[in-house]
Amino acid sequence: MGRIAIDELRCKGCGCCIVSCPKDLIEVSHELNDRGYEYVVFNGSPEDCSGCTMCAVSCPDQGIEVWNKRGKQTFVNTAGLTEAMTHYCPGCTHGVVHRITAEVLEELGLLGRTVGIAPVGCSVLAYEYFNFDMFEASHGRAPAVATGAKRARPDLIVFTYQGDGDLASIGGNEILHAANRGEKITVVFLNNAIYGMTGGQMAPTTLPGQLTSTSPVGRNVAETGYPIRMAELLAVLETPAYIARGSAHTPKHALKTKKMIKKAFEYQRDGVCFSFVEVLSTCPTNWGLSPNESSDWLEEAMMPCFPLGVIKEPDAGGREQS
Ligand SMILES: Cc1ncc(C[n+]2csc(CCOP(=O)(O)OP(=O)(O)O)c2C)c(N)n1
Repeated sequence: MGRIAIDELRCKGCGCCIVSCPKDLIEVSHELNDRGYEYVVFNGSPEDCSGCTMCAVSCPDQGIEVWNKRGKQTFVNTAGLTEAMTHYCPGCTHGVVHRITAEVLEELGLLGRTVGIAPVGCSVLAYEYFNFDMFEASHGRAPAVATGAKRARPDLIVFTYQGDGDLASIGGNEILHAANRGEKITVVFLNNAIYGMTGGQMAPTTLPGQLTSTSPVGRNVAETGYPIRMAELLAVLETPAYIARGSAHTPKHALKTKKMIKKAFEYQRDGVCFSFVEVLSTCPTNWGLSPNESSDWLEEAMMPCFPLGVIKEPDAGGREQS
């Protein structure tokens, strides 16, 4: 038996919780909240709800609390996040990736000595949302800023949070060399196959045939090449040792990705290696799809191109750095 509380004001009506509830207990209210979003409501009784938490895990806006037999499961005020409401579009999974990253740092007891480097892109304001020290880097330069911070203070836990335009395009050179030098930093790389912030232009990760504002009839690989698989590209370098790719589009995938991010930070904490986790993410606004359709598109179109899993690990042949 469980119970959930939906924060009406935080809700952007994306409906991620509606499709995540195994018992169909959440529905659209058809009322607008003070921010102009049609929020969702719980439409069941405690007997119906098992308290599985899938709704809360899928919520990109930290808007759902769950009570179950283990007590209150709070996803709203994770100590690693501020209480600020994010500016992300409804259904964008940047918020999910923020939360799982923050939860990992909290669970590992690292919040007090973590420094994050925010990118340029939709997550440019990540410093408003993460509740620890943050730097803002210029476009693509987060790995260089992280290198400086980590070399100056090896006792700190330093990570970059970057989108695919930031990391794979303008910052392609930065990430390649930071990885190859084996900087003992962690990189959380959000791949939504498009430039989100600037209006949906083609990114290096855009799929063949994908419509974007700069490829209105679809990405033509004869002219622009194929999508770059950053995780695989970095994995062929000898030095980087932990490289994985997860996704954030369903609660099940978000929980698996959280384990990868945890591994990545553990390797940094233990001084083992450069660690990199790519996370496939939805961009409903620029894909021109509803949040639900975006989740399906990610699964059907993105996942075959960007397969999920651990690509390289120190124990499995990746090189530990001394
Ligand atoms: C030096 C420089 N070049 C270009 C830009 C414009 N710009 C800002 S964000 C962005 C794209 C970011 O896309 P991505 O990294 O994929 O992140 P998303 O917004 O999709 O999360 C671009 C090109 C800039 N701010 N600075």
